[in-house]
Amino acid sequence: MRLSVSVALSAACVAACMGDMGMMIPDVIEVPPSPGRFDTAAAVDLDPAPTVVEVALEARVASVELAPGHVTSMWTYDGALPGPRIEANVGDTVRVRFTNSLPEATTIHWHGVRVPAAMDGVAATQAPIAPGATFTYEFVVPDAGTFWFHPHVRSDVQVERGLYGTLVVRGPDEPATTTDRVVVLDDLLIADDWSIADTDTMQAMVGRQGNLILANGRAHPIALVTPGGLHRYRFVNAANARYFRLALPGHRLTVIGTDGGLVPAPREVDEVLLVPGQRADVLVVATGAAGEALEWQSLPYDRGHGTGDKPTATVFQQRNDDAAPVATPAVPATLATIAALPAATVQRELRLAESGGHHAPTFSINGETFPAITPLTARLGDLEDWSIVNTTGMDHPFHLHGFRFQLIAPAADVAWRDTINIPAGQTVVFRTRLEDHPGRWMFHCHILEHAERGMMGELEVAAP
Ligand SMILES: [Cu+2]
Repeated sequence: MRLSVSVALSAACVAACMGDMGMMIPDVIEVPPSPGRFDTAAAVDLDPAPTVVEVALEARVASVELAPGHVTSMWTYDGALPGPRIEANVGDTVRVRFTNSLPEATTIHWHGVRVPAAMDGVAATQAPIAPGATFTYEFVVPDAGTFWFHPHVRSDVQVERGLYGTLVVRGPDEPATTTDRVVVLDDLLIADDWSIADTDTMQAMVGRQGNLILANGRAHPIALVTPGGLHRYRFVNAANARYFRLALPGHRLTVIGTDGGLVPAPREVDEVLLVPGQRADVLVVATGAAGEALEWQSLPYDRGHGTGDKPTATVFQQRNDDAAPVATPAVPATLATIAALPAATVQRELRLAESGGHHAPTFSINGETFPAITPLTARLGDLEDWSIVNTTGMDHPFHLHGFRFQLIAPAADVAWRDTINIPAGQTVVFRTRLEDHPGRWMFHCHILEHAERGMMGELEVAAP
């Protein structure tokens, strides 16, 4: 008898599953809100030049306290989870002197940053950096926005173990807010001794979804806000597979930015769906009196194969501090000037497919399973429409390296993105201009188990 994945999941994992080592793996781990550090640590700029940001960065094993009294051995940048927050202004040169002190080879990919191909940290352009070796990444940051970095070698394992950090690039017209903070979202699948659990073939097929939700590397941390203030959250989804459907009960959220920076005008919404790899820039006004607390939640989302039957999860607590309420800054009516891309001259169709079931899952794009692929070829400067056709029974977050895009269908949207959800059985069309950077670029599903099992391809962009 062949059980569907969802039936098998719910039958086997109602309360807890047994891991390979006989360890119990709880279905959901909830902890009380914990005070202490919330914000990520800013990287130290070692170069005195005002337009150069130079950072020393080391990947290494470290013990991380995910919740009070619970320590897990993680793979980290500089011993921290998340790794440091690199701060730059548009047009700056960012130089990262990287040392790999991990037990295996790695690279750094600068997710969403339009870097030269040689700096993109992928196998096509860079040999993995061996244990003990160093590499210097250097590039100019052309766009304002919230970006992040992570390995592009065995990313399903290396990102899950904690290798991610952020790069915040500010432009000249940032809105005035009371706070401006990065919130990196993640989930870990851990055993009852708080060690990281192994990945089984079911998780490889569905995408590894964790039982412990982290905001800035902590389970259920507290973000202090001043009542009346206008608070800016730069959300990053660094999870291997979890879709975060963010909501703050009783509050409207004002979205001011997507992957590639500010949008033309603020948008009021009740919730924000953030798929793996994506960023969202969100404003909220802190209502209520001193000491009042609200829980940011992730609402259930069905991305296929029974993922929708998980309960609402608590992400972090937003608590009013004891300061006197401040006057609420106004949200600007206009934020960024973005021109809609003109009509494309090249049309492509990419079909996402899965095969092998949950015993030996493999994934493909246009019938090819990475690394056995033939790169697509393109001409530098061309405008292209990409139709991403999802033939599978689950959603896939599609990410293109090197270039940003605008959505064309099912709904046109003038905003810059580099990662977009392709719902199960549906087609999404985006438009991109292949500008500035010739070379070989990757595109892939950002459910990292899918990417590492073949749902990746390459685009060779040649100067005409
Ligand atoms: Cu996928």
